[in-house]
Amino acid sequence: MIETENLKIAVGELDEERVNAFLDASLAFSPTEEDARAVLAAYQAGMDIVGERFEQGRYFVGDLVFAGSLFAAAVEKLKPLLGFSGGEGRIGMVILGTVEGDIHFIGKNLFKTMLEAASFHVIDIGIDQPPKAFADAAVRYQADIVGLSGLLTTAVDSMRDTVEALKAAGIRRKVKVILGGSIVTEAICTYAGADDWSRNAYEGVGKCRNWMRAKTR
Ligand code: B12
Repeated sequence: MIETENLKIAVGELDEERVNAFLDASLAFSPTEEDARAVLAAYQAGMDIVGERFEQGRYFVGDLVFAGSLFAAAVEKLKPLLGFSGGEGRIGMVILGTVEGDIHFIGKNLFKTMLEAASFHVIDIGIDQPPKAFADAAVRYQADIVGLSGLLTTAVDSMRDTVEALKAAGIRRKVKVILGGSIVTEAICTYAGADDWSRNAYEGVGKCRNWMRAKTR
């Protein structure tokens, strides 16, 4: 297992040179999927430090942008390692997007990458998407699952409105809804009327796989 504490700190300090040196060193020794997930978890923990410093007024929006670019670059490099063993054919259709009012997409994209690696067909409708856009896409592509990403407190109501839009479109019973992003909790899941939630893309994929297994049984 790769030692990731220093990476977390380097990401938190936005020390690009140290971050890249760590990433390159991690990739140099035939890392496993587990290693790749550990590296991403350290990046995510580093992003939490960035977020805290932003709240404290020590970092600014430009720093958030930079942190985002560091993370996105790492995801690109680690993508090939994020496979899931035993890839079947297409196992389900997922509509994925970031809800209205929220433009964060790094976590959403990571979840998409992991879903695809697990053989899901994913239609990514993008960021800041109104409830109707999710409902229209779910009808059009006959979705099995709708994934809603959100990091802002204000995203919670957008998530609830999106579930309402699925109901209004008459497809709520046909689709499972999963919430993700750093704000989501069990209470928010209940409030929004979703089926499940996760703050971890890997775990979220596991939940989607379980739904598809139960469906085909
Ligand atoms: C980078 C960043 C930005 C970048 C985003 C770049 C991009 N292209 O996405 C930019 C600069 C654009 C940005 C803007 C803003 N941000 Co910002 N941002 C962050 C930061 C530092 C990291 C987010 C991130 O990418 N994390 C890494 C990813 C991998 O983590 P993740 O998104 O949580 O995803 C993981 C899981 O949640 C899960 N997941 C994600 N989506 C989904 C979906 C499903 C279905 C599932 C199952 C799983 C899943 O998978 C991922 C991997 O496990 C966070 C701090 C933090 N700790 O999150 C603040 C943070 C989210 N931002 C914040 C704020 C306030 C803002 C701004 C309002 C700042 C401003 N004044 O303009 C704007 C909002 C703009 C808007 N309308 O959305 C606050 C939100 C506070 C709140 N509770 O509302 C935070 C928490 C910082 C803070 N502590 O104050 N931000």
